[in-house]
Amino acid sequence: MRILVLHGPNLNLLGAREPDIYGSATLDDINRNLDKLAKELGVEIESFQSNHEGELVDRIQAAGNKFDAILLNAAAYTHTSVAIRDAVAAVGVPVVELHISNIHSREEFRHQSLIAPVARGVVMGFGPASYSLALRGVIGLVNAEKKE
Ligand code: CA2
Repeated sequence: MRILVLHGPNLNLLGAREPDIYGSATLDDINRNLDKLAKELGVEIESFQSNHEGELVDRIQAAGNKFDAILLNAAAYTHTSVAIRDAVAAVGVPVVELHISNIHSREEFRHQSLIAPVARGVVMGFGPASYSLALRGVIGLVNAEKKE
């Protein structure tokens, strides 16, 4: 099983600022932990971060042929991007939206996700552990669908 992990804008700054909201782990720490968990669970993952909306759209489109599922933290684009939402709706493999923080307990403008209505599942509010929870969840989903 192959899973694509997409990190959106500014997540490359994790660990450097705002540790009260996002914790002290860097994006490299998160990717390393996820790689370790993926090996333990017997799946392959590829991680990619971009600050550019179109690059994220390109990756989502291309994933349809190469990956069984996508974990997506679209960061601020969650609240603004019709282009990413449309790519998620079109891709044909399950997409799990995830967030480090609980977007509903923060500023009003973060309460709306354009992606959630077209995602298969949503994980948020567990700090960097949101990534490992989402990985475990999506593996269960893909395995269940293979049995159908
Ligand atoms: O909680 C999450 O995972 C978010 O997707 C993170 C985004 C935010 O816009 C979403 O509303 C919720 C922000 C990622 C930027 O992270 C930074 C980390 C350190 C310093 C500055 C930004």
